[in-house]
Amino acid sequence: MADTRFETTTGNGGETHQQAPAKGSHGDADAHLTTNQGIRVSDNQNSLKSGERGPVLLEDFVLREKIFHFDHERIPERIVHARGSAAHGTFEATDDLSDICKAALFKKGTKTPVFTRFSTVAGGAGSVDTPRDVRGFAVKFYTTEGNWDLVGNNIPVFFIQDAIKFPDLVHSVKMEADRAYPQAGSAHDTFWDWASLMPETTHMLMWAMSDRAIPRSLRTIEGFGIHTFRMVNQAGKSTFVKFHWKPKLGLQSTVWDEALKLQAADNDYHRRDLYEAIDTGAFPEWELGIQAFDQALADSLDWDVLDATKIIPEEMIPVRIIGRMTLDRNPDNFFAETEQVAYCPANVVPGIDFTSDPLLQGRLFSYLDTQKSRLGTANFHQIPINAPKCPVMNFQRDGQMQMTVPKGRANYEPNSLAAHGEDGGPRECPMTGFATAKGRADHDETGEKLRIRAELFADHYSHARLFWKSQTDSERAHIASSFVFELSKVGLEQVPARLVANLRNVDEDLARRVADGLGIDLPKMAKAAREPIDIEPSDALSIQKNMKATIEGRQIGILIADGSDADEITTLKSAIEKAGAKAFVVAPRIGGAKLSDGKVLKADGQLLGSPSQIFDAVAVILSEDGAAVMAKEGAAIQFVMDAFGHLKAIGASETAKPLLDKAGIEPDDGVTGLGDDFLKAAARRFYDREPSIRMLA
Ligand code: HDE
Repeated sequence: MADTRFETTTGNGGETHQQAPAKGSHGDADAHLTTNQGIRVSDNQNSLKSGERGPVLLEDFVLREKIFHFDHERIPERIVHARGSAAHGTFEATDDLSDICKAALFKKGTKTPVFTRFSTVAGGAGSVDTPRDVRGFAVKFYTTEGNWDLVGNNIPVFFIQDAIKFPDLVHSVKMEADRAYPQAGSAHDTFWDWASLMPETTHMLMWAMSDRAIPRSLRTIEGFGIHTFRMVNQAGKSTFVKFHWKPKLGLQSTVWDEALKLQAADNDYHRRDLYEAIDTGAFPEWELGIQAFDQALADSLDWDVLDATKIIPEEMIPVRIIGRMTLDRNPDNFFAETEQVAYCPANVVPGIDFTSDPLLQGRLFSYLDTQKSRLGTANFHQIPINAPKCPVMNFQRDGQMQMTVPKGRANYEPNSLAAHGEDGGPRECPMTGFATAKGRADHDETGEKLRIRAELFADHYSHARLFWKSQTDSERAHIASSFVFELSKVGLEQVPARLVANLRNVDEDLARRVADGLGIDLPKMAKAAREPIDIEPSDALSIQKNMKATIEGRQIGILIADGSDADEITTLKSAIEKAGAKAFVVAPRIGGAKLSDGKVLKADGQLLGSPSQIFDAVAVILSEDGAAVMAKEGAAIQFVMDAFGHLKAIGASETAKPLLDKAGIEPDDGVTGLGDDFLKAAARRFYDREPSIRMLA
């Protein structure tokens, strides 16, 4: 008989557990359905009754167990970052980092398994993928020396400087307490009320109002560790570092109208994209880099490196690439892996250490604490997705859902049992164990107890100004317009002016544009707690300056109908696939369209369910008759109109032009035929088209 169990190690000395039937065992002749006690189930369709039409008997333990387990399937969702998607992969160290870090995972050539979860912040687990929001970027490295969790975001700064404000931030941005809306997103009273009272949020608000917060896919976002961390080398020397993830496909974002429409088109847009990319072998990849610097450099800056609302421009300290992460395996089970994974910034390995950043310090407590209430037991580290892939040996014992079976009498340390022939258990490792970094403390050495922040934390505007100055004109228009959009949703009269008063410290033009867009008078400038300084602009902060002109990894929609030219379709499809992109055929009927050669080509998606916002570029291949029919079809007109409005390339066959005319499209560089010029155009967005089609602030 086949063994239908699968084994998992807890990492705790390699004990194994009997779990659910192995994947793929369904349908095996020998795969018997059992209860959780291993009793074979003879009938899974009918409960046990007294007589044919009689009441169900309490005695039916098969029914009771099944319903009981079902009743308890849900666990509390994460307080923030509840909606997420994740994948397995590998991190490979590509540079020799021994000069600054002794961690084994950074030894050149070392491969470390990872599990990476991306998330939105404000929405619940069932909310949409494309609201305006920060994206979480959390990586668990299962190293040979224990788990290291780099729990970051796709924006390199944060809203607040001190963890004590986190509950207020989160309460204000999540759905409002009495009415329970909006479900995801910041465009509502309480968030802007709070943020406008909190000038330290200004830099982060600039990022959150930029296109960084409406990414095209999870594969095209950057990731940042945000805080200044430390690396420690073999000699005990400590270096400050900031972590950066850089996507292989470059940065890509949507435009706001597109993001809104994506919420209707596909709630799972990012989740689906990640899953399908991995499923089809287009493995997402990022480079990991660090900005490394010493105490002297930290001291020379005009801002504090412990302040998580500040960055260090890459032009000032270049990012040194130290490794590559490839995500190549989807989870087998969403709950067991993506939902139960428990990240914690306090999980570090020897060679990586913290700084006194007050935001980071608060996080070191929060994550461990929240996992206990979310996963229900202090033994959550034994869940397979959380378990280290190296031995775990200590004298921590018992607790709910204890999965290991420790042997012997030694459950305390020190002990002398070994000296008497018994197993005394593990010992401390003074030479190789984690030891907090030595050297000059980066905090106030007087040790006086104070509820204050260091002086330079009072500068709330310089970096917001740096960000603004580093953007293209089109990006600035998007930022100003997002402020207008969000504040237009605010009903509290006092709030918009208060926010604009803060923005005057960032840039007068920005403040004026937002005030004009809202139709309010320019308020008096808010008094800055510390006079802002000017910092050289940084190209690295712009998305548009960091896009890659490639169609690799993108999805191109091809609209066809009965009579479309078969050769044109075949040629275009193969050119798209050759370039590493995906061709997706859209037709009025899912069964497909009868092409010029008399054959039927099956569609990948039906027109109504496949609007152009799910594509990076679109092609329209229609016969004369087909174009006449499509010009009367609202969804087809919308298809090209939206593609144009979302600044995408449109390739059209000569005979498809009437549809474009009907949609009011005035051809520009992004409207092409079906040849190479289309593939070239499809590799970019046409931001310069925007002023002619939409009023921006
Ligand atoms: Fe988090 N954060 N956070 N956060 N955070 C959580 O932990 C918290 C902060 C981040 O995919 C929670 O397991 C505090 C910054 C990510 O599972 C919770 C503070 C950054 C994720 C928590 C912060 C993050 C979380 C909720 C202020 C970027 C999702 C559930 C001091 C560097 C991880 C959970 C995943 C999740 C607390 C600020 C990133 C409550 C107290 C800054 C990516 O523990």
